[in-house]
Amino acid sequence: MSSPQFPESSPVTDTSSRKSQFTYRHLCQLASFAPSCPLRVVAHIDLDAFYAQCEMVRLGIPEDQPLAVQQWQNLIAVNYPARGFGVGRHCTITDAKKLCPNLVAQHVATWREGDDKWAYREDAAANVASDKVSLDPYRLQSRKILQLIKETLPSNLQRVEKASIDEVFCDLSAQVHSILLERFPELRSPPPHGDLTGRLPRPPVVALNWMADALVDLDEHAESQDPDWDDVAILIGSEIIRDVRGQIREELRYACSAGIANNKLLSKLGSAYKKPNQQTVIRSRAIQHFLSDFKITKIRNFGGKFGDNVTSTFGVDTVRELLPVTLDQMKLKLGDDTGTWVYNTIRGVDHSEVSSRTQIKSMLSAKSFRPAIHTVEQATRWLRIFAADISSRLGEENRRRPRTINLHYRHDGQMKSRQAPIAQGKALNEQLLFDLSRTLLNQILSEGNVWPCMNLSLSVGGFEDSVVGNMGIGGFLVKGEEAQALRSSAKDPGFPILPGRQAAKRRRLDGAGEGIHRFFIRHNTTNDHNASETEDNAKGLEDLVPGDPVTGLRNGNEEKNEADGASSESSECSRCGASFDWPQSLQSHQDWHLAKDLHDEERGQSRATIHPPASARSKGPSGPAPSSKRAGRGGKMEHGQRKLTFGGS
Ligand code: TTP
Ligand code: CA
Ligand code: CA
Repeated sequence: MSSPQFPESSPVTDTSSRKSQFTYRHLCQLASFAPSCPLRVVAHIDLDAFYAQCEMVRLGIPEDQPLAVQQWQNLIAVNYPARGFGVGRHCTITDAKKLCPNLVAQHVATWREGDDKWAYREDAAANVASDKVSLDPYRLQSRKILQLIKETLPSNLQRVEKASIDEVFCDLSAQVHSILLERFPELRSPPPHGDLTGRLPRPPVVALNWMADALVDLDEHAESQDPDWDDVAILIGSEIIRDVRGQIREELRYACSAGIANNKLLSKLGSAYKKPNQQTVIRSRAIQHFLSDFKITKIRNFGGKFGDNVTSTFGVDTVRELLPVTLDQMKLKLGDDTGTWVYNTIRGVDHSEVSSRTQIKSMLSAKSFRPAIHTVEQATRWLRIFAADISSRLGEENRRRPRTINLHYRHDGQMKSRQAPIAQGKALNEQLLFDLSRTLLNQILSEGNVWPCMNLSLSVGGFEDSVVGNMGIGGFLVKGEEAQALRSSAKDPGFPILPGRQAAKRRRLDGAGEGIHRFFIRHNTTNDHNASETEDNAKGLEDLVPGDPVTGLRNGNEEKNEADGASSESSECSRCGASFDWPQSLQSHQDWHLAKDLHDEERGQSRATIHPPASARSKGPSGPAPSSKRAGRGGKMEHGQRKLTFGGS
């Protein structure tokens, strides 16, 4: 007898309740990595205390030995045993030793004038003026790990994106799809009547074995629901990642943590959720529960002023508090696009793709001078080091060859640059790079005053496309000071910023017309800067970013603070309030902010193509270079664009 309370309840309804909520179309989408597929499985892998682990592996140090990696007087990585003593990244070396007398503090390798190779040096910490940090050892390990991940996953079903020196995203969808079909033959049959919108049969009700995964609790209303295919898919993803992590541990002796979810936003939050050496699974039915407790400003793209605006507009702090705000209210306060985007993001919706395009587009070697340098001799010595640095990294790029070389310098508060083509046909070695850089320096000197010079950087760009696929992965990192150079370059009013596509076109044209590029180009007058070069430089910046979520759309406030910070004498970071005993520590910390900004900016841009909040765009996606006004305070950048600020702003 049917219940009078539920007259519509019928055998038909019963049948449909045995159906999955997912359709045959969703299953197809899974095979093709469709970013909007609700069954999608994305993992984020992040190495634990990465530089510290590199040093431990290199030196054969036992796992329980507290160790920190030192850069001048700062700690840039602290292993977990040392963290147990309260040692953290912002400790001075002296404080750290007080907290943990047994601490091993290993200084990073450095380049030193006169040497043609970086080395680990006993006296590096005392030689900040003559040495330049080399992160080559960590890049090398990073590459090995990435390579192993790629070897562990089936070559035809993988999509792996290097997100920073110690992070990768893996879109596991296609592999999960193939395992699903293997394990559940019922999924192999075509949809009844060829109807892709038909619902899949439900998965057999078996207890899912999550092994040692950290499972984020389910949303309250979802606890009683039986598992559906999204749970099974993510479980398979989790098995895959457990295997990958096991391989990394076994073969290379590195521990890492991972997050597994249905998109990048959530998987990245997941990998930081439980550390070290753990993996966290965020099932779709747990997303709300997982996100609710996060502060809004910790969510990707909600950093800086944008996040502040959102929190102050609605008088809220956490995601939980923002959830009751309706879509209409959001649109009303933030505009249609931004409102919709915020509404979705705090609900864990993120359709950004995992992109396996990892080839670098440029390389940059830089040094900030405090105090400034004043002579050609000093500058030339640094050019030697830059040439050696870039040349050694170029060696890892297989047959790819850059077409242009740039010398950037900072004088009188402004970053400027000159560019020259790199003639093809000649062996591209350290000497050629050095000679070209000296020619550029002479050009600059003949045109005006350079001294005192606060920053000097050499970059090569416009790489020819490779014929060897993804061989060049991972050979790139922008250091804090390099990031500063880039950031400053972006501020140079002489650098027009082209939207990505135009820049790409220009790059092709530049290549084609190389024969007539006989003369050195004055960037700040010829408007010929290749914007995509700086964008690509921002890749790998997360190397300098702490484990907190990628945040990001840039804003005027950050820009200002950053400018303040660069010239600040105080020992407090004007952006986050962290205080430092050493000016070098503050500088390095501020470099980190810069690096993070650059990275976030790039991330924000690539995301903006998918979810463009209106306020994040100063103009249409293919509009021309923004003027300082259009991209000014509070304005956000377009895809492929970099914000410009002028003068002392
Ligand atoms: P993170 O992944 O942020 O941190 P981590 O790997 O040291 O520790 P966790 O276990 O929390 O992930 O950074 C990766 C490496 O980047 C780090 O080992 C050192 C470098 N780094 C800096 O050089 N400066 C910085 O300010 C930060 C945050 C990182
Ligand atoms: Ca890490
Ligand atoms: Ca990281």
